[in-house]
Amino acid sequence: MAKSRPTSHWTLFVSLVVLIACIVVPGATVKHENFKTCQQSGFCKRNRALADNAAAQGASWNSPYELDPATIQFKDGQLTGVIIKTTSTNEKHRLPVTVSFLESGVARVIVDEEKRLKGDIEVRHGSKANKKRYDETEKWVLVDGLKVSKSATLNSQTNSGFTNVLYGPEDKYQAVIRHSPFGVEFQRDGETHVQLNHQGLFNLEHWRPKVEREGESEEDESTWWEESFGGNTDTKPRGPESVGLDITFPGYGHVFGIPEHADSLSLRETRGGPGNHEQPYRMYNSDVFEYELDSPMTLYGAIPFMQAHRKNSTVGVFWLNAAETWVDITKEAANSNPLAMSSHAKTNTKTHWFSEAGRIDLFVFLGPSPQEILKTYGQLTGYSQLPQHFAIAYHQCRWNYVTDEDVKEVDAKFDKYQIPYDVIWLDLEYTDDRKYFTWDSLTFPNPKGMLEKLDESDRKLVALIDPHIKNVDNYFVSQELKSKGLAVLNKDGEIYDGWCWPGSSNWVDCFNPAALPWWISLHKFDRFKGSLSNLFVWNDMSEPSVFNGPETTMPKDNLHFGDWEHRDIHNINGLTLLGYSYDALLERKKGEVRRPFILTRSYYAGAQRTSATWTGDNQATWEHLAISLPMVLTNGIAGFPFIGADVGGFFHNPDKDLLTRWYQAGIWYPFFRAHAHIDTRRREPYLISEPHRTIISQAIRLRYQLLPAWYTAFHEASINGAPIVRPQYYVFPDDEAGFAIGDQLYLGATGLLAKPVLTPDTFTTDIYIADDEKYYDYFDFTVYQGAGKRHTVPAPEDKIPLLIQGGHIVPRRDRPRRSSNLMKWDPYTLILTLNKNGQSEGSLYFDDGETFDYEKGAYIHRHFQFRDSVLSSDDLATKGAKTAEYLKAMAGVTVERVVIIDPPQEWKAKNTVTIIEDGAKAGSTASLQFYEQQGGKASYAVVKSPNVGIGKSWRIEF
Ligand code: MIG
Repeated sequence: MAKSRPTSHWTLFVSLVVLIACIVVPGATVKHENFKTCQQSGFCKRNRALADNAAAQGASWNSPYELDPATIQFKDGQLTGVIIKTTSTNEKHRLPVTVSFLESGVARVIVDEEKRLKGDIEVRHGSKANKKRYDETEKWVLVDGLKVSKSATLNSQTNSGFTNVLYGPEDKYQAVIRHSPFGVEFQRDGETHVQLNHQGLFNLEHWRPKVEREGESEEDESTWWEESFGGNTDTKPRGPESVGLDITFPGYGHVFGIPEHADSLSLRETRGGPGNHEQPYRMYNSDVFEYELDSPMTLYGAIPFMQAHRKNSTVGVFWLNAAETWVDITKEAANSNPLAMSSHAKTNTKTHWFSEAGRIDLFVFLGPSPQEILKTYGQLTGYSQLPQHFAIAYHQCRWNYVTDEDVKEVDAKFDKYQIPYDVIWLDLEYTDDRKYFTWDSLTFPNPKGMLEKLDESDRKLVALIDPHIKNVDNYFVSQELKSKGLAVLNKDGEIYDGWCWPGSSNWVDCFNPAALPWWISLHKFDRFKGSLSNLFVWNDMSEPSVFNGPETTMPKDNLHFGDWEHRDIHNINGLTLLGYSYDALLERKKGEVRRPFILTRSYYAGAQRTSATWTGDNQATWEHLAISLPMVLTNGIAGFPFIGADVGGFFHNPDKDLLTRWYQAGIWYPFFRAHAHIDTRRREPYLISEPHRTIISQAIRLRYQLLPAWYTAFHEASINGAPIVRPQYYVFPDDEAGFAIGDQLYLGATGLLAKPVLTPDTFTTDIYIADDEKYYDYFDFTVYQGAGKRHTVPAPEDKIPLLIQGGHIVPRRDRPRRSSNLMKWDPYTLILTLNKNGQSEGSLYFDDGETFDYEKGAYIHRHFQFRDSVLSSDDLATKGAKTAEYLKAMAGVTVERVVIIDPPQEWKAKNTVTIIEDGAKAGSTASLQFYEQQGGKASYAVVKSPNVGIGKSWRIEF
């Protein structure tokens, strides 16, 4: 380009066009032809056609599914019966249904197919595929919460044609089950919140034999038997077998969740129109190269869990199905619907879910708040694990650090430039020829020496281990995989061979229970030679990614243990690997149990129990930086909050401004890791020239300063499912103006409100404030106040827009260290803001950050409170066998400073505070200093060296 000499207007024009194209489209975009649209996916097309047909027929449409009243039974919180499906040729098919009312107030609806339950079908092509509909998803996904409610009762006052069940807290919930056509309305306090089959799109494609007909069949069978895409033919030995259901949320204007998509927080409509998508949201875990933004296309992970939200009410649904799934969303004005019940209802959101295989298995949550939904969802699928402390600090990754010396040099540079970091990562290239559990002996001759060096500053290493195993003779892992019969098979029952990083590869089949002890054994120090206990694991490519497979994954007719087709289990494939990796890391050294750390790219509901994830291969563009926030927030409200995006962008080279802003945003990702593609230039923070190096270092240090608040938020997530970073609607569920906001976030319950800058050349930002509390700039205490509007906050490049709401007490640690574990014995600082009533609250959770001793009481959990001029610390912990020992170890750790922002004016006259520590013989005093500020900035006061024990109960009287 630079050399081209335009000789005519035409070449000038072309050059300009090319130039503009380069400027406007900095990132490359996905190859659409590699992934199916709905029209190219048989069952998607069929289910959408059903929806179109029903819509066209309007009131005359009849859903052909009837619950046979004679079959209905209700016992011990469970209703059972048989739904009869009548086909156009008047055939009847029996579909057993169970509706369970769980103690938690969640209802579960399962519909299966009798013929297939009995194995009474024929499978084509001599396939060994299991005849049942896959019903083991729950085995991998659910952990608890299935206890059926004994108090659920049949409601005797029911119209004929309906069976009604009262359930939930104080029988406030009612399931109104309509027999013909089959449908359910879920009511709370007499109002309907969730409707199943209200639009009549319920669908279960019954098994049928393939009939060779002369001439045209009455139905369009073109997508029933074989489907080809991208040169691969899916033999579909069981024919068409999809399940589908419409779920309507009357009066609800927003739906959130169903990750993973690169899209807005509030999900869009999918049936076209301005600002809407044309395609349904797809969930089919895939390695999508150069994924596009603002798109319903599938990505690497799937959580089929959705929340519907309106003013003061949140409800949810969880579609437990492991096969390929699509969701259509449309909205309509509620007044066009005579069934809209409440005066504040403005919009109905209609959703339509369908999966290629499996059974219908749906959980319905009636809230009424997002907190309660996440709590009950977590009872079922498990809460986010409490990670090791290092895992919530800063991670430095790139593809690749090329030698063990390189790793040590990067490590030393961080120290030289005084930038904290905890974990350095090794991508693919550390291995000998992409054979996992081995090292390249030329470039990594001394992995132990490298790990020991890292351990000197309590740092960790994460190494990539993928589920594809190089198919060569002289590799012990490959030999064992084959000899033990642990590989995934192709449709003919032979070991499936595909192309991936190592070339010809086979895949470990984690559905086989025998793969667990083997996978555990591979991670032992004497098998993965050169590994030590500060090495942790990154499971990439587990969608699974197969370079020469259909849609870059496995053929759907591949076979897994139990003769399940890959089609049946695709979306939980990555999840099964995670469970095994978790167990493998638990106890590598006998008697030394540590919390595992695993990063996974592919995930499903339940992955939060064992791993962290990230948004995959993003790009170094401002648009990718911007989309990372709604993506991270979405995972948070979908029960898998330990997520981040590659800081800096994976593909391409970010300029200094983008990189700097990305760090300032990245410190708000629960999983905070910089990563870069092998073709990019090095961009470790110390390499960046001033002033950017300092600005980036300050951002990382802010993360480290706030680690006590982060760890407390992680702890909360681990016990009740609360997101670690929270979107506006979650924090202010009754403020409609904030529901769709996806670019500002709250850190746990701290009242810290961050709004990172996500666009170039931007030096102010508008932060939306919902309530009439005062909000203070975190750094200079500038006051912002005014409910329901946006406030302009200065955001020069060296500044992170960060406010703190009045009424909070935030714990932090102010002494910079090289890594987070080196802060273990450091004292705390408490930051205090007052609410309108002059009060504040906060909490702190802390433990050894490493073992499971917290389960035996080895932790500190404090509740801080300020009221009536007294700041107090009270115990929230439950005592256990190891409590005393832990408290003793932490006895020397104190609060070294309390900063009160905007204190009462009378404090100007005070010089001291009185301190009363539990168990101390007498009270003591500490100095109080008042700092006056003007010009819109709040004054503040500082208590110096109160030196109260962090694990103790105490009062500070002002
Ligand atoms: O096909 O291991 O998303 O983070 O650096 C690429 C190399 C394989 C994809 C991951 C990326 C990682 C890369 N991997």
